[in-house]
Amino acid sequence: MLLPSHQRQIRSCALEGEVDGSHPLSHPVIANGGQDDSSLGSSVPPHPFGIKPLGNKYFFNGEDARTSLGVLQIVPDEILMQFLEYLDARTLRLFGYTCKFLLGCCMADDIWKAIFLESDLGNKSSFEWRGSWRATVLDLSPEQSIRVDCSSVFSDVLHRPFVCSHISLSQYTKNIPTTNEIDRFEDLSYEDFAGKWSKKPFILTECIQAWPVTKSWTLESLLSQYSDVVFRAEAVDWSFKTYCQYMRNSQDESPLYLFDRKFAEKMSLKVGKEEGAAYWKPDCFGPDLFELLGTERPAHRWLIIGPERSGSTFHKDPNATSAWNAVIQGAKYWIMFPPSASVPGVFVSKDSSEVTSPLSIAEWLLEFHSEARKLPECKEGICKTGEILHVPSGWWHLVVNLEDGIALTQNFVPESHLGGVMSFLKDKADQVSGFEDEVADPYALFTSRLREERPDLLEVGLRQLAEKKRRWDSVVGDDESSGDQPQKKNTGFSFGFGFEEEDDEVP
Ligand SMILES: O=C(O)CCC(=O)C(=O)O
Ligand SMILES: [Fe+2]
Repeated sequence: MLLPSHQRQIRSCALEGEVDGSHPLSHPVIANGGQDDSSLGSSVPPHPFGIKPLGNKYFFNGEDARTSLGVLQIVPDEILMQFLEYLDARTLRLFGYTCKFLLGCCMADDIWKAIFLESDLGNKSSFEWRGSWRATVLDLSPEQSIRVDCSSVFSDVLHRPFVCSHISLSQYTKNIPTTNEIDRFEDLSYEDFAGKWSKKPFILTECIQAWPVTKSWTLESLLSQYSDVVFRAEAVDWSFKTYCQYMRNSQDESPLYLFDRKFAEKMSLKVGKEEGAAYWKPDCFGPDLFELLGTERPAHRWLIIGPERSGSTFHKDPNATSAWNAVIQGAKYWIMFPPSASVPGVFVSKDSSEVTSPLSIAEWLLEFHSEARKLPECKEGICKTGEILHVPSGWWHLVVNLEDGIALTQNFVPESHLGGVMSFLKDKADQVSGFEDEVADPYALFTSRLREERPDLLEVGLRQLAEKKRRWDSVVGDDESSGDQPQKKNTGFSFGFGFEEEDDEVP
């Protein structure tokens, strides 16, 4: 479960511009809210109201705005922000007018986003986006926006989200160590994929050029053709014109990401190698064994659109499937780890059913990227317009858009991961996702289809399963292999599904 971004870890105070807090107070005073620290990138502008990190208070001679809070001074900023979540729009707005410190708190756009989602606007697909959740809820024009000097407000809780929504991404995405680089090829044959590459990430640079969408889709062309089509973007269903308004004018630390699995139907697209198709799956990935499920297969393809800084926090793809992700416009930075890796800043429950990554992408980059990059298993790469990336089954990945962009992704089951997928459907039934409710037992459905149509592959899958179990038993002993899926031993927690280590071979 993800925590809302304002329920962040409590951090040590940091001077404006400081990245890791390791040298507190070593920077000059930044009295005007300016930014002089090149390590954050020169992209972090002064806070619009002049709010500063807590550390700056120690160089400030004037009256700290927090003293105006009266008895509320004893309440830590984090708790104050939690209290504000209980206020309605009117009360929150008026409460902010009582003093500069509370104005800073009551302007926090995460709180207004929650108010938006609970209001009538939360159910509308088209409305006027006003540049922030607060301005949209209160229907404020830019001229009506507040301009108050809050340069005597010092708070990491209030300042940090602003930094996170403005840090330069390039400092994390450039200078990828050679050993970390995701392999790149022009294209790959299915034989090479099946024999050597189905368990490793790679990028293909000349694989999707024949897709008509690579020539015809840009954000502009989609807007002119599909402006009234309603797409899913996380918790909302918005018309494309509304989403574009949002995308072009928002400062969210974690921008709403358009991620729609019904896009082909909504846009009347043909998918697959047929006359008039918009795109098709690349040959190199070979047969997708979930195609045996026909219309009963789980959700498997998505249109992904988002602004710069949008993206996906660390996760593994559903049901132990593999995936490809093709960039039609824009560029994506990927950082990936094999199934059994311990990813810094990512916590997984014992049965791996819950992934807790309470940090936004920007926070993870700020706090953990340098540590993660040093791990020998770390893989990184930039997938640019016209390129496609392979995500092997079980691999952890965090993805961030370096530009506004469009992508298409599809999940699939290659033969080499059949055992892993069968194991997931069987032993992690509570974590299986994406099937319609009518499919009561995905494992039974999948094995019965294999038995009917590809008994040879059912044999292969069962042998892969048996081999994995045998190898696991040889590591932990028989008695420990019962019950829940095994976890890696001697680690505080495990990210593996146990049976899908990256080194497993088809027996
Ligand atoms: O484009 C992205 O944000 C990544 C989507 C993703 O996680 C995937 O394709 O598996
Ligand atoms: Fe993914």
